[in-house]
Amino acid sequence: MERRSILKATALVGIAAAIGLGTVSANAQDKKYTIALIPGLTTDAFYITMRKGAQAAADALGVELVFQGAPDFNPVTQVPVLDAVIAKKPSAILIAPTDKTQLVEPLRKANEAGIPVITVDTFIGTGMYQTGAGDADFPLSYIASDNVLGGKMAARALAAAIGGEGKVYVSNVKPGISTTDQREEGFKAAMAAEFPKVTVLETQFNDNDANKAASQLQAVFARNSDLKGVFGANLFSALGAGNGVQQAGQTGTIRVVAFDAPTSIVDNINTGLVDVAIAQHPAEIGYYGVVSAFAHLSGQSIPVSIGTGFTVIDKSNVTDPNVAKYVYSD
Ligand code: T6T
Repeated sequence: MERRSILKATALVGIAAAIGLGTVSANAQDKKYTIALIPGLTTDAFYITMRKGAQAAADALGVELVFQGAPDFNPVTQVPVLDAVIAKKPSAILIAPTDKTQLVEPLRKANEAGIPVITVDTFIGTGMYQTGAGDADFPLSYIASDNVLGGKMAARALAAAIGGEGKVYVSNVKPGISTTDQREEGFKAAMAAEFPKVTVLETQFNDNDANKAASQLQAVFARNSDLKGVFGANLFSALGAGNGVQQAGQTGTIRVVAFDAPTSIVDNINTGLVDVAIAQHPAEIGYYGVVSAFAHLSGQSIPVSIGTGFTVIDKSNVTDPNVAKYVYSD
């Protein structure tokens, strides 16, 4: 084996061992695989960071990574992208489905064409794959944050910021997205169980439009002058809700907890507009997505789900390099 191959083999064994995949065969390294990554949308710092992690794994494994997505978070625009990717017959597809139900049939086409499917960030159906039950269990693996837990963490942070009582609401994208549905579910469950003096008002759905989220904040405040806080359940919801608080002149009075950590949210932590950001680890999701696809293509069994972590960012730790490294790339 020449030196480069030895290095590659060593890297592969190390990566495989790290996630418990056993040994990768020497032959696997000689095949050139193309792995497609279809994000929820292309211009979101969350998926841009996921792509970087995926590319790092692809480079380590000698795999070609194709990143192809739609400009907005919408099944209507994502499905044609998926169809175009399927037509090119990649070795495997990693996808963040933009709807739990509407992506089932389009993804089945990939599965029936013999293209292994792994979902990253979001899931289809119930997210329980390879069970033999239901019509959406065919993806091989689901690699993501624990979004119910993330929602609970957000509730605890917001309850702490408002002193354990008062009115709050969830700024969310739209029903049908596994991640943001689960965050809202976790948020409401924790508030109900742990903070009886907090009232959770009706959720406001913004269609991933930060301007809409900002207007909604002002409308909710107009109806509830005693509004104490808002949970922005994803990047655009949080950014918009924060802007709405600022435009209403309520910085520091209406408290904001943000899911996701682009640089703009970090700026808002520094100015005091946002109390806490719950950063996901999208680079890990992309990295383990590619590694898992590669392991499957190489004949290894892979975990049916892989959970990635969170980092909670607030004013006290925002400048710590060990925390700052989880701020998303733009
Ligand atoms: O919060 C992430 C992602 O996890 C979610 O599925 C959709 O929104 C983001 O991409 C942030 O904009």
